[in-house]
Amino acid sequence: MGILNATPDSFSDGGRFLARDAALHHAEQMLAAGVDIVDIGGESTRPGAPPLALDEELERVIPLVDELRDAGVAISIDTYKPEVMAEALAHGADMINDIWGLRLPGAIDAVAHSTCGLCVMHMIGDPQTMQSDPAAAYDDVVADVARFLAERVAALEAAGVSRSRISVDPGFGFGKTVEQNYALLAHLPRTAPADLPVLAGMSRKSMLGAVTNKPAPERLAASVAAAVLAAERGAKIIRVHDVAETVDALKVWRATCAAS
Ligand code: 7PM
Repeated sequence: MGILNATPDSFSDGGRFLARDAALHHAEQMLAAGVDIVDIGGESTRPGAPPLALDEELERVIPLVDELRDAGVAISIDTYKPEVMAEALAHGADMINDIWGLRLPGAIDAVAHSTCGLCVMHMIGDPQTMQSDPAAAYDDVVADVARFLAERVAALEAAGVSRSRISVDPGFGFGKTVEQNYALLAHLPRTAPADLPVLAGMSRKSMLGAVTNKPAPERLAASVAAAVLAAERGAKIIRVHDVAETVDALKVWRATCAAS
C-alpha cells in the first residue's frame, strides 16, 4: 500500500504533494513501482494537528479518486469522517482505512451497505491527545490492542459487515511508546484475530527515528527493514511511502520464503 498524501502539511512530505498534478505524478510512480493499493489521505493525523474541514478534505480526496479509479490499482481512503467515506465509495473507492477504527457515529453505516474493504486501526485517545501518557495507557500493550481489534471486528460483524472485508492494524505510533511499538512489531501475530489480514504502517515513523537517531526524510532503510520484519511476522498489507524500495525488499523476502 503506497501512501498518497493529498495534504499540504504532512510531516514527511512537507507539502510537496499538495498540487493535484503532483499527487497524480506520485501515484503514477507508485504504480510503475508495483504498488497494489494507493492510500489517499486528505487530513494529516500528526499529533496536535488541527482537524480538517469536511469540504476541504472532500476537495482534496475526491478528484484523486476520480483520476485513479481506472488506473488498475485498488484505491483506499484514509479517513475517519463518514461523509468522506460515503462520497469516496460513491466515486468508486475500494477500501476505507480508518485510524479511528470506524468508531465515529455514522462510520459503520457509511460502509456497511457497500462491499468495500476495511482497515480497522487501533488508536488510544485522538491524534491531539494520544501521546500524552502512552506508557500508562496499557496493562499489556499486545493483549490490549488485540482485545480492542477483536471488539471492533465484532461491532462490524454485528452491523452485517462480512469478516472477509476486514483487515486490522495495531496502529504503530498512535499513542504508544517506542518500546510498546516494538513489542507490537515483535508480537504482530498476537495483535490480531488469526484469520484476518494484518496491515502494518511504520514507514518513516518516530519508532524508527528513535533507534536510528535520524529525521523522517532519512528513515528509508529503517522503513524497509520494518516492512520486511512485518511481512515476516505475517503482515499482508504494508503501508509505505517508498514503494519501489519496499517492493524490492519484499521480493527478496518472498524468494527466501519460497526456498525454505
Ligand atoms: C502525520 C503523522 C502524518 C502521522 C501522517 C501520519 C497509519 C494510517 C497513518 C497506520 C493505517 C503516517 C501517519 N498511519 N493508517 N494512517 N495505519 N491503517 O505516518 O499506521 O502515515 S497517518
